[in-house]
Amino acid sequence: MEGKKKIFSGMQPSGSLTLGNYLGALKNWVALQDEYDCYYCVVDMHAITVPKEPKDLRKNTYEVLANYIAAGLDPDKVTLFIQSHVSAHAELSWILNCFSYYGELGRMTQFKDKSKKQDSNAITAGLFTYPVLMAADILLYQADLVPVGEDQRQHLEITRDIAQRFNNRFSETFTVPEPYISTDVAKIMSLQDPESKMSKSDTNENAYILLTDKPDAIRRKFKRSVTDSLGVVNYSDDQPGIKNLINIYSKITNIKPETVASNYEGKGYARLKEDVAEVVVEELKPIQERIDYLLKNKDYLEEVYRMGAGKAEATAIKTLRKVQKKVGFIPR
Ligand code: ATP
Ligand code: LTN
Repeated sequence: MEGKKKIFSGMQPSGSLTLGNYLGALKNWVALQDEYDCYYCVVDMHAITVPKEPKDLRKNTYEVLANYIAAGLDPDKVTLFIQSHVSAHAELSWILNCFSYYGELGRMTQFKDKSKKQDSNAITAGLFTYPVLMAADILLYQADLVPVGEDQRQHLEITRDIAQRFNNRFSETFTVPEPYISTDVAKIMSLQDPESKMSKSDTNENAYILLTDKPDAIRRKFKRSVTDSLGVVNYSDDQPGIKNLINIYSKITNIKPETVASNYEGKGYARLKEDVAEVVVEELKPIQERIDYLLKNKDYLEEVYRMGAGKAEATAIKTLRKVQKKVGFIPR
């Protein structure tokens, strides 16, 4: 591991993972695992920033971990762990809260979007300071790169600002991380509203494809996907629904979006929808088999997350101790 650059990333167990999580982030994680020293986390502490049933959180946490492994992450190569198992995340987060400003947090678009969806009396302080916990996640591991989807770019910027502010106030403490966002298709959109991203916490289940959706459900959801009334397949911002279907097809087959569009010239939307559904079904088939197997082997998953927490903690504690010393805390 010595000498390899470090990567940190995470996903919330706010539901089962979607095709957006997979194509926008998880596939990149797998591609990077040989070249980098990777820490991949299930961020359960982030998931409770909005109301969550304890039994759902437990179930989703196992599922997300199983999804990581099933998608191709190798627990012997990367560190896979659960955020709440390494208490340094909470501890650093508090300190960084004291170096983050109300104004900058209020400008976060994810906070604005998510708080709009909540009753105004139910917007928690945790939802507001969510990006600070994310900064703590990343900075604890001195990560060089953070592979995420486009929607997380602003959170990476605030992480960089917090790191630089701390380094300037004290001395070099944190590596200032770079986002790693695939430039081709960084955002998979909702199948029901192609202007907003596909999200696992959407209330309409037709809006997303879960990695665990059965072939029939996948076909049905694509068939019902919202497009437009133009009736001509083009790869254009004026046709966001069609563009999204082409992007999904392109991401899976590695065929350029423009080529996909010209292959469907004059063929109609129904055919495109059917074919996209088929490539998705095929791509997910082996992953689903592995997910089923892993979820029946909880002992194995427990072994993976325990080993991961041990490795993660050993790295995290070094940064935490340094930070505590710099701010003036007396060691016990
Ligand atoms: P939630 O709906 O609960 O906010 P989410 O589906 O947005 O969750 P996260 O756990 O917040 O998922 O994100 C995990 C990773 O997946 C992040 O790197 C994020 O950028 C990426 N991601 C999520 N949705 C998409 C999408 N539709 N397209 C591309 N990448 C995505
Ligand atoms: N906010 C992220 C999830 C997340 C994360 C992280 C991603 C929490 N901590 C650290 C990268 C690095 C999201 O995807 N919504």
